[in-house]
Amino acid sequence: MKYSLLGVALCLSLVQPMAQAKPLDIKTESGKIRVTALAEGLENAWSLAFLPDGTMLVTEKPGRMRIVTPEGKLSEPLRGLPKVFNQGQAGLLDVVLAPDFATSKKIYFSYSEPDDKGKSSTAVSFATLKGGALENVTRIFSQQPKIDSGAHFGSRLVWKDDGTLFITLGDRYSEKDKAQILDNHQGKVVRINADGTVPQDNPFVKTSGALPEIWSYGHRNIQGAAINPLTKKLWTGEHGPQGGDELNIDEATKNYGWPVITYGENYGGGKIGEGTHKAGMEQPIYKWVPSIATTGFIFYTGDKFPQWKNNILLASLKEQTLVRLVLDGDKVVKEERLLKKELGQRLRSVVQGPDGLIYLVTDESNAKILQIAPQ
Ligand SMILES: [Ca+2]
Repeated sequence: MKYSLLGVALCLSLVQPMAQAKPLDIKTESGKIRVTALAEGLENAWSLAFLPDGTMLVTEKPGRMRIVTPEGKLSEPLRGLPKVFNQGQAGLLDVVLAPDFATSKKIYFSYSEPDDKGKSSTAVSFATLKGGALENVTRIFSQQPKIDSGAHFGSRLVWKDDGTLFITLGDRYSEKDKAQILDNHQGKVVRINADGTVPQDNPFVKTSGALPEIWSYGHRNIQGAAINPLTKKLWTGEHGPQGGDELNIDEATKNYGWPVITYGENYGGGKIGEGTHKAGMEQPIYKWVPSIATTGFIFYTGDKFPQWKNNILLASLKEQTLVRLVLDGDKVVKEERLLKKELGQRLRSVVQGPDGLIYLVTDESNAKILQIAPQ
């Protein structure tokens, strides 16, 4: 078990006091913002969730979850996580609180789950948070089938207003054609109840040969998802191939086209599929060509940046930017890149804090939690 020994060694060396780096002031179209590193010493941070006491849960891709104080002090890794496959894009991924966290103390998290033959897929578990440990860890979803691939795991966890849970998944890269077939979970958005059972109003429950968890299909690798606060609809963002990152309004039964239609091409060039449009397949509502490597996003609803109300704030890995998208109904009418590589860090997730400020986590070997405030 060389991985776990290495993990322990890294964990011990990574516990550090608060970050000391100087804040960075950046000019935007609507005033200056100040970016402050709240914490560092994380490894490929993936997701962040605020707890009611003002501390934060943070996941690290190699398979650790910690609690971070507002001053940036990292806890030891929480005990009790399941075994996580950590290779390529695999690892510990998203974390969210249960809607009833105040009473249940339950959290939900997604991760790459290995089998004993070297294959893997995306899984979701819930657990009770108690002190420095996760208790009663219960797996409620396991993407089928497991694949011999270290790529395209998704995933985001988003609560629908009816208490069901959306899980966004990837096509697992090596078997992309399966995104068009409903007998598997590759390249799908799925919807489950909080206990892992299937909602009986899911769109393919009565479709012969279809897996009943499926909500929508024809996706490549969805690493961003959020509910639009005005329409209550699910919006998702997915990595395209070379070119063709997409933002979609993700609705039940719909086919989002991958790999039959795309605005991208193979890495190094070469056509994928049939073109950009096809009857019965949805068009993205916005796309990036060339790709920015779109990942986590939010709809901003706080009061600290009133000029950004209901805008999308979206993280980019490759372009190391925070994108602001202005919407008019279901249309994107403007894009501003709030950061222009000043940080030099790949951004993985965006969260709105309970204070209305904006928090980012970075995908770096010395990963940070960043806070954005009006200057
Ligand atoms: Ca598409």
